[in-house]
Amino acid sequence: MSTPTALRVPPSELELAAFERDGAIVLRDVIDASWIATMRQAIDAVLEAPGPLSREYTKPGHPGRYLGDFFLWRRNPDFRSFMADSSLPELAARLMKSTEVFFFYDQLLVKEPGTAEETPLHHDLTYWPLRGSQIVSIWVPFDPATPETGAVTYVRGSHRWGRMFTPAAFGEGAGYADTYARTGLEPVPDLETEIDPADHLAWSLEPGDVLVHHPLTLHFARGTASSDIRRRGLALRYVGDDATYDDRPGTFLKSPHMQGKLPGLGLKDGDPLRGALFPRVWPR
Ligand SMILES: O=C(O)CCC(=O)C(=O)O
Repeated sequence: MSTPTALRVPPSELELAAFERDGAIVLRDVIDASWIATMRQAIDAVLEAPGPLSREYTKPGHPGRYLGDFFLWRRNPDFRSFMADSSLPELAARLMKSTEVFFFYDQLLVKEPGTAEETPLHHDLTYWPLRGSQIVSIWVPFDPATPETGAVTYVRGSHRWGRMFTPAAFGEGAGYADTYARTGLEPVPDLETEIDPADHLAWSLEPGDVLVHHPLTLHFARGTASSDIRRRGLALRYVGDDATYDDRPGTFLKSPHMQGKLPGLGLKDGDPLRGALFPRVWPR
């Protein structure tokens, strides 16, 4: 599909206020069924042949499968079209109150039924070589999901704590943990003992719904150990007018696993996040 899809219903003032206050919101019925069908097939093709940046987060011998893959838009026309031609660039512009929107990257996170591995508690900005206030993630489910079966759960208001936590490596190996230790930040709180469950913010989702989160909102996701439903999720990261490149140590693009697999950024510290790797997607 490549005909651009307009946003049917812009986020309301109430939804925008909730996003600012809580750091995450759900928006219902944002993605057309035809996109869902196209992307389900595209995702299943990636699962058959993951790319060079992919990671299997399930431990060898463990049941299920938890796969992560990144920058899929660069090698798959359906992912490229989805991030650029769906209603999401316009949605991102409205959420960030930005004139222009640039695509940072896409991240596929699939948990097959019976996967025990959880997505650890983390927030995103400390993984990223970014500064700015206009940064948003949109998490798109391609299967029904509840918080118990892997829908992302947020910690309400944690984007306003004024704290920055060391990124948590999703899987073992590939040098991410060593890279992240270089951020020199405080450890992420323990989910079970330091986060009040009353602060969990979560929704049950149907395909077509999306979750939206601020880059400093803490979040996690349960495994699918007790589920017979797949959990195919795609996170799309968009940035706006004020986002700039931050060359500090410890960000994910500096991990050994990423080296040589993406074109050079050609950016200096403080440059606006632009260039072939970060295309402008709004206005179209
Ligand atoms: O899909 C998941 O389990 C986690 C998603 C996530 O961490 C994100 O979208 O930033």
